[in-house]
Amino acid sequence: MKDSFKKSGQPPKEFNEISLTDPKEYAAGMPAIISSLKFIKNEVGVGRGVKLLKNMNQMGGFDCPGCAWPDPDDKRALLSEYCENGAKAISEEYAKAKAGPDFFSKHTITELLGWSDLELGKSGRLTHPMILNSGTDKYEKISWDDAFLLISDELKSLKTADEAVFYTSGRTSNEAAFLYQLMVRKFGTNNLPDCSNMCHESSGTALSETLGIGKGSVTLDDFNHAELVMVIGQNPGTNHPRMLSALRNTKNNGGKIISINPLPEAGLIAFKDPQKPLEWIGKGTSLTDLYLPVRINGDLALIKAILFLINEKEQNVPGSQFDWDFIKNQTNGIELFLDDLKKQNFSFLVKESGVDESLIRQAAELISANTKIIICWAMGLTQHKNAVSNIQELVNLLLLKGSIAKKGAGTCPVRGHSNVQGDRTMGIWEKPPEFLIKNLKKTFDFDPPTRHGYDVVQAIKAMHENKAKVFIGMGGNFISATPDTVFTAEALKKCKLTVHVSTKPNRSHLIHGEKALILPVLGRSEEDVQKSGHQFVTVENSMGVVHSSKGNMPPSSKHIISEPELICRLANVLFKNDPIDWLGFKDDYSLIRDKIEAVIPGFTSYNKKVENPAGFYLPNNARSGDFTKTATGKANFTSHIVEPLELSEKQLIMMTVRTHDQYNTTIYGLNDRYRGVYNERRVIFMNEEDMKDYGFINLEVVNIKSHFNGEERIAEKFKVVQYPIPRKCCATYFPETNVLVPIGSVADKSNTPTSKFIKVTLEKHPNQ
Ligand SMILES: Nc1nc2c(c(=O)[nH]1)N[C@H]1C(S)=C(S)[C@@H](COP(=O)(O)OP(=O)(O)OC[C@H]3O[C@@H](n4cnc5c(=O)[nH]c(N)nc54)[C@H](O)[C@@H]3O)O[C@H]1N2
Ligand SMILES: Nc1nc2c(c(=O)[nH]1)N[C@H]1C(S)=C(S)[C@@H](COP(=O)(O)OP(=O)(O)OC[C@H]3O[C@@H](n4cnc5c(=O)[nH]c(N)nc54)[C@H](O)[C@@H]3O)O[C@H]1N2
Ligand SMILES: [Mo]
Repeated sequence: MKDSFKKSGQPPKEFNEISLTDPKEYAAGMPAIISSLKFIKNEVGVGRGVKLLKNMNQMGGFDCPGCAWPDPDDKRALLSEYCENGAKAISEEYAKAKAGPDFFSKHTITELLGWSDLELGKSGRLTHPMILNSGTDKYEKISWDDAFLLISDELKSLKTADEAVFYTSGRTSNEAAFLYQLMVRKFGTNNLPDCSNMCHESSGTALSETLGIGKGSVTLDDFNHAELVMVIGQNPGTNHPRMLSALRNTKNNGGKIISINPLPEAGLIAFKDPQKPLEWIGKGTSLTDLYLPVRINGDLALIKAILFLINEKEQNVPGSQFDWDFIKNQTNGIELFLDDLKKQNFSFLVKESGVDESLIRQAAELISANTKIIICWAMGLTQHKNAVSNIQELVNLLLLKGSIAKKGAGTCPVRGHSNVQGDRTMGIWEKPPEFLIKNLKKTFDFDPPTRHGYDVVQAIKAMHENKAKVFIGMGGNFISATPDTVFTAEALKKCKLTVHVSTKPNRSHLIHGEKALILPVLGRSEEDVQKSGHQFVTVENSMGVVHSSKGNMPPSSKHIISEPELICRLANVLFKNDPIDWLGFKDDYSLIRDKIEAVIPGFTSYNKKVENPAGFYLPNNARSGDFTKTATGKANFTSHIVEPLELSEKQLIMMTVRTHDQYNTTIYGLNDRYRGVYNERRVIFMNEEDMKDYGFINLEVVNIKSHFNGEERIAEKFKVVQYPIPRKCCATYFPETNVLVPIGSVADKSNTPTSKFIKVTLEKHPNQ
């Protein structure tokens, strides 16, 4: 058993005492408050918990380390702008428990591999830098200086800089991200894969080609003016709970909501605002007006079917549907697009979408009656082979209706990590844009590398082929977040050195190279004091607002340092006598912001502007209706082919989703309250008819096998849960089933792993 842990690095497969209830029909309300309080009390304690929440998402306070949903520009809720899952995120970050040198001397790596992700995380905050020397099975204490020297020596011993990989997760501040990419490029590589590669890369690619900017166009205020909001492939009740207030505002102002999702997620049905006690009783605000239970990856067919119907109306009464002024002045490619649309076979599209024709007709009616339309989406659209097409088809819809660059309308890719968008703005990208190279050269007087680096999937393959030998992770949990766990574990284990800059123990610390380092850093909520005083950092939310974030809690340990300090001290060892004054940056973060201003467009008077506690908006050409940045100089219509779904008789399509009790690979608890699953994560949601076909009963224990290009992968021991999910579709939780996501199964153009589309077959587990 231990050997198989060692091989794949997977968590144990023992079951807990599962219990099930019906799925919930509203999100938030009293249960959310009770759940927040429970986490705060258990993890941080009440006194410190109150201090934490009072400052979270407040002007002058710190930014919630959870999701990237924006805060209101002006008025903020009196007690706090937080949600249940924000409270969990902060309790997890500022946990009382500590995983210091004692912890690591008590537990060998072999032993820790047998712990669940929940247990690993609950062991507490890391307090000291730790090293794993070659051939040993325990982490030991190391000084910061020795750790920097070791990394520097290993990096310098590589044949080329491209043999090192520098990963970033999306919590890293603008300041740390900017310094990190500067250090990496100065070292000589663009190997800067990041969590975006597995997340909204498809959105960035799709939007850049069609609208000339890889970010969304709407602001929070647009939700107050929208006539129609479409929420597609997203579960806001769990992953962006503060978004529910924006959707409620849309409804209160007379707007309508269409949601498109294989699962009837509670957060999309109704909402009881936890900040408004009067809403706790009663039914709450009902949100969705029209729910389309699309089959997994049926969205392209569905949107095309809707557009087909709207185009028919337009043909019958020209000018009744499309915004021809906008189309003629601002767009390119309408003729080809309409030619292609007319040729579509409507019944084929309906069949492929998996949605009843009558519902599709209702959706077309709602869309055709409105012009102020916002489309929101997340991982349900981006983690498919045709992800870029999915998103570009939505852009087609907005362009036809002239629903962009006007109040109450536009694109809203809902970002994941709280600064994932800012990290990209700062240059965390394996494909650096030309201006970045030019400005870095001008500002810092060196020749940055221009050839593209590895993204996440390419980095894993490079490590597997021994082309990359040092892995450094600025945050994140690489082994658990990435696809094909067994393959990725083999890749990491071939490295000479693996380094993780982290706040808490995670599985990536256990799947290591010949040598390994864990470097503990401050979280968002903690005070960061440097020579020039108490520092703040800056972050960018999902809508392009940049603002400050200042921790106010005493650091969890006096041996942990900030991410900017870590990078500066490492760079200072790596580049001896460097003309860049790295230690100066560490002493005063405003000097980093001056350099950001010099290199990155949109940051004029950066230090001045972030004095405004609400922050400032970055320029956004799609918001202002300037599409000259695309290849054609106009907003582009695009045509996409709907591939028929091909499944063999027993096959199902599996999507991997988040429970209500996790932040990506950080497991807060074992419940998925809204879906009615308690105390167990190893479950597979199935349609009743598919269960009958397979001869399964509820809670049957099964093995899941995935199929890709003749390859098979297996994940053992999951309990079947009957659920309202379309036929031939099933769902499991990430990261337990990442072992089934083939490394070769990626989205066209964006190279994002297809974590929402895995062909599987099931079998009863033999020993039950
Ligand atoms: N509390 C909490 N907050 C988080 C996170 C977290 O783990 N916990 N993660 C953060 C991060 S990094 C991200 S990227 C976001 C993720 O936010 P989401 O994208 O909401 O996260 P997922 O759980 O992956 O949910 C995807 C949703 O898409 C649906 N879906 C799956 N496949 C399809 C499809 O083919 N078509 C359609 N229409 N729908 C589909 C699923 O049923 C599910 O409702 O949340 C961020 N916020
Ligand atoms: N199957 C499947 N796989 C997926 C997905 C999916 O939907 N399905 N989603 C993908 C998506 S959208 C994403 S974004 C990735 C997420 O991939 P990652 O970003 O790599 O994973 P996280 O779980 O967010 O990282 C958690 C770790 O970050 C560290 N950490 C937390 N806060 C801080 C901090 O302030 N500083 C530092 N240095 N470290 C910190 C902690 O040690 C914690 O263990 O996973 C992807 N993988
Ligand atoms: Mo994400």
